[in-house]
Amino acid sequence: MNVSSFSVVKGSVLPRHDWTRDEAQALYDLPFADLMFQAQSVHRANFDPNHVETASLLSIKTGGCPEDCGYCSQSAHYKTDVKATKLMDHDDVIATARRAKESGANRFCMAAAWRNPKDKDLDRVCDMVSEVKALGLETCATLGMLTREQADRLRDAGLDFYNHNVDTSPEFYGHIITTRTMQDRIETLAHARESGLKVCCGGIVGMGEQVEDRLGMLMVLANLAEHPESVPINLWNEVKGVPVNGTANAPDPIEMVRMIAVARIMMPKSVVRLSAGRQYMTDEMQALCFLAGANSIFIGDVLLTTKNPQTDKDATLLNRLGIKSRFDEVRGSEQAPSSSRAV
Ligand code: SAM
Ligand code: DTB
Ligand code: SF4
Repeated sequence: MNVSSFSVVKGSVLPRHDWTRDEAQALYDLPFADLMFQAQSVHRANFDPNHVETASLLSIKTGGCPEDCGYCSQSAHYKTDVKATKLMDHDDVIATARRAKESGANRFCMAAAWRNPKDKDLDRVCDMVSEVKALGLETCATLGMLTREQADRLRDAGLDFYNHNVDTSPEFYGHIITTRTMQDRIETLAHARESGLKVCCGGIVGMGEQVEDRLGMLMVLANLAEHPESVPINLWNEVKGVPVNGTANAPDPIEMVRMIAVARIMMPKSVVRLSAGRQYMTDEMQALCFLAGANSIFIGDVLLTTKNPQTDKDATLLNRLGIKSRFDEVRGSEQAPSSSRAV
């Protein structure tokens, strides 16, 4: 099947929103070199192929969450090693954001283990957003479901992105979460959009889903009225005590690279983030994911409650690959130019 990632409307090239399962599968099944060539071509037409975004995450309110997401260490439904905490103090959040900026982050994402924020808590998060923004960082928050009014308040406080994931395919969704539906999530995404926030939306692989589910998830994202500006692809980070332990099935590295390439082709202008699960990936696998079109990572030694590669290791990897990032600004003099480095 000949699959075109663009439609031409009145002479201008636009991303498509009418992807079919067969087309997604046909891309996924291409010979590897052909898939990578298409993904690179789309990537180069839309982005600097040698640049990667560096985002930093902070769990501002950890654990005790009433949702039953079967992969998550923070759900109150499961006995995990995570201790529930209150919403962090404002000054501690700002100090962490400042350190993230100094370490090379260009975006700071504040995450809370809530089903949805209470208005009183949202006041405090809005204050955090405003001050993080004033540090010169892009701001992102992920606080659960939002009403339109709450989205407006976050926007007015200076929020750039709202992260809310669809997590998996519509067919597999009910195996993983029962306390909110995919439609609930789509509504929150619509509220964020209507408020003028940029949308960060993706999901997780390796929970027991089939390749068809991974592609089904990409179809949900790619067929939204507007593609999310940012698409995080998480590989499930193992957490003891949650149901996904019984079904987990990490994709083999080549399958993961294929999926990234398909995401890049289906959402040509979206930043694709190689998110959780990089702790399990070799440098070579990550290099292939960047080649397939991934152009963002989370930096910092922890994500929310699980491990991420050491920041020094990430800076070295990007430098070895000659990939530009904010690391160059904060570490410029420490690093030799990529061309002169010994292998
Ligand atoms: N509580 C909010 C919510 O779920 O909307 C925001 C935080 S939640 C931790 C953000 C996303 O992180 C989830 O939707 C899921 O896609 C991802 N995630 C959570 N736990 C994970 C894990 N163990 N491995 C990989 N991704 C995970
Ligand atoms: C996303 O898609 N991945 C991030 C961010 N959005 C909030 C979260 C990853 C969490 C990994 C599990 C943990 O550290 O608890
Ligand atoms: Fe709660 Fe978010 Fe974890 Fe689900 S993913 S249990 S909503 S913190």
